[in-house]
Amino acid sequence: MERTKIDQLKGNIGQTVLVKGWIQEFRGQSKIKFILLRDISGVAQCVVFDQSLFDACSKVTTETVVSIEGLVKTATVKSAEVTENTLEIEVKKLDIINTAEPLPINVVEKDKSIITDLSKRLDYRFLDLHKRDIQAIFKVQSTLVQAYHEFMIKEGAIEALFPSIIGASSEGGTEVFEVKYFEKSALLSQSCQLYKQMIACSMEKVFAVFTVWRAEKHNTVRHLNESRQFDFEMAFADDKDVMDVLARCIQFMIEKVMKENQRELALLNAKLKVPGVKYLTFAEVSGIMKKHGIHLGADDLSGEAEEKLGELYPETIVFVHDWPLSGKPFYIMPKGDELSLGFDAIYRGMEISSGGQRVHLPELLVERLKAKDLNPENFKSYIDSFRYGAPPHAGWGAGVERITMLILGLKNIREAALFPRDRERLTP
Ligand code: AMO
Repeated sequence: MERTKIDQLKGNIGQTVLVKGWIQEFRGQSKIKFILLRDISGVAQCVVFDQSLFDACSKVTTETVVSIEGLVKTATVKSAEVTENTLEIEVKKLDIINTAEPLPINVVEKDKSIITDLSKRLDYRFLDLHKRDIQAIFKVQSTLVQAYHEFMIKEGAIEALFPSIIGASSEGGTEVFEVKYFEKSALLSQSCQLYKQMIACSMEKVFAVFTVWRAEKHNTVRHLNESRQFDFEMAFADDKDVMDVLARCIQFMIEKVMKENQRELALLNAKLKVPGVKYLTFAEVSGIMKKHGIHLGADDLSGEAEEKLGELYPETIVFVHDWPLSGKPFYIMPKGDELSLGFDAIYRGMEISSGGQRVHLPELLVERLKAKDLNPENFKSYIDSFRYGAPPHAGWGAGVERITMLILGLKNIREAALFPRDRERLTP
């Protein structure tokens, strides 16, 4: 018999079906036993009247993997946990596929006061992922990634696969992991920045979902040491052009989640709205912050300022552009002596993306590298790539886990990474 998924029971009333999944809960009375069976599509109540099956039932532990054959019928007892609430399966055959040992963490947390702390949950992340609400986070993340692909293909961009081991730091600074590479020392990519630029100069529009590594020592709820970025780069474009692409892209992704993940959003109690767009210069933001008693540094937004922007412009992607040159990396195009064509995008009180127009002129690039105390020798092939017909170009990178975290209202970015890497965590 072919396996039926739990969300397909509706079409099988009065039929015998084969379902497979995990035992979420087991309750027994002398004449009747109840099993809550979960698969990726939902939870079904299974009832056992047949006493010859009671022995097998007594062996099932929580999260044991079973296969059940039974008759689909209208439910006699309703249960709050069950997604197919009006139906139940009267069990005719129960086979234990693999028995689960006693669980180290709770998988069904009905009593919210006994929620296992995040660190312990992450120690057993493979088991944490048995929970429907945790699965919901990654179903939404999967929709985001698919929507990103769909949007970019429609925009006419090509997907690029970039190297993760690089010879010179792409973002400047010291927050980079060194790796041994035969006789040489190499680095783990902090961004596909330099590569996406070189590709945009031949193939015009490129995108990637790219893993990046940052050796930031501090542990915060918004940083990971390994994270993923939605990257985009476009030739014959300036900062305004790519801000527009980013705004439409985020709107498209959120709309897609609202359409395709209603169940998941409900399970996570996440309220979502397609965001509007607001453009402000860095100087304007500085002025707004001053009015609210928040003093900004010369070339960066503080966490407090980002939160304030979220408060002042709820459900809006706020682009802060004309960013002071000193606060942006060497590859960002200057705008006069003090400003740049770089920007950040803030959504729900946190930076989700940064980008800008790039320096496509080799001599200016050498100058900008020196201004940032970087050695142009280390960037020779990158600089040279702009000597043989390089159009002006612009792009951005947006954090996959950041966006997931913000649209779902998660408190800690680790919740939005399947297997987060932070200062302390390398396993599982
Ligand atoms: P930036 O360093 O600002 O820019 O990164 C882009 C976006 O990626 C996310 N992000 C992170 N998420 C989690 N943990 C981290 N440690 C982390 N660092 C960054 C944020 C951020 O806005 N090359 C440029 C982009 C470009 O100009 O195209 C870059 O990497 O959401």
